[in-house]
Amino acid sequence: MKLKTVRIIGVPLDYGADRRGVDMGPSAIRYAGLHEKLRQVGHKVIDIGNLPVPVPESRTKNETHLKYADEIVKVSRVLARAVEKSLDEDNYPLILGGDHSIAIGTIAGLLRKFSRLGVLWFDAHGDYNTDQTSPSGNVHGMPVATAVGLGHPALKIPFHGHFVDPHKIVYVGVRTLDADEAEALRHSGATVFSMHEIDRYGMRDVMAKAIDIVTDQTDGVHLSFDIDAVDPLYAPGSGTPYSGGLTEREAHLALELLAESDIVSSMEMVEVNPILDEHNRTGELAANLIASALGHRII
Ligand code: Z70
Ligand code: MN
Ligand code: MN
Ligand code: MN
Repeated sequence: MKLKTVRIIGVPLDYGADRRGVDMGPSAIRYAGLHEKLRQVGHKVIDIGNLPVPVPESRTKNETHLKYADEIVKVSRVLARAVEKSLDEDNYPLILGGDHSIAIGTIAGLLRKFSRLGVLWFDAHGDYNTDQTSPSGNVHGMPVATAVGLGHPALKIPFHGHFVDPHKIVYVGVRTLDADEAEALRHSGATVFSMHEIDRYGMRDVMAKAIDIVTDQTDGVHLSFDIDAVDPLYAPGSGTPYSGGLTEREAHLALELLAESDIVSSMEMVEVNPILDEHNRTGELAANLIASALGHRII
């Protein structure tokens, strides 16, 4: 793989989820030796630290519809600028979450440089709810719908009117969708490789198809990895564990194949929850998966 200058941006935000703890994700992933792993591959690593995110306890508002939308949008706008700046300097943005609502800021920033962005979305969930379909009101269930231009106008502010073409989105590892979310996703144009397709065709063939789709008439590819894509057996430190997920090796293989193809231009790793983890096992898995995606090989 072509060596890169990887620019790490930590986003300790957990406004998008119901449970506290993912705000410590960036520390857990760094503590697992991320920098050394990436430098070992030969990449240059810059770490800008964490973006400022006030703690949820500092406010009293308690809405049920679109929880913490103001705070999420505020952080998203700062994150979008940080991502845009990384690309201006020819760096490879590596964003550490935080919950998956941070993808709003990441993708908004990417769209300022890539007008035809492909997106690989590894997740147990679809994250394709809007404020209209969401049963929870949690924004971490809405970033993909937001990125294609659906949902509440407030969440779309960071996008400046530029959105992702849903036909350039590929999901891997999905195994639970809300009813209205599934209906919307079915008609969206996005490709969903659920656990069924992975069982049936194997990760190797799924990734070959995924790579074809996200590189067809695109000028950049973003990899958004929700650690709950991996089975809770291997990733116990995630807020919404759901069984029947990717094995540790399937996840590595997928990312190793991406490294081999060298098509990915930015990455985010989200939803690592150290409070629920066992001795930072999930933080270490996240760091190792990032290393795989960035070309780490045993020999
Ligand atoms: C559900 C919702 C979700 C992550 C849970 C769950 C969404 N579809 N995403 N955990 N990472 O509330 O919208
Ligand atoms: Mn997610
Ligand atoms: Mn434009
Ligand atoms: Mn998820």
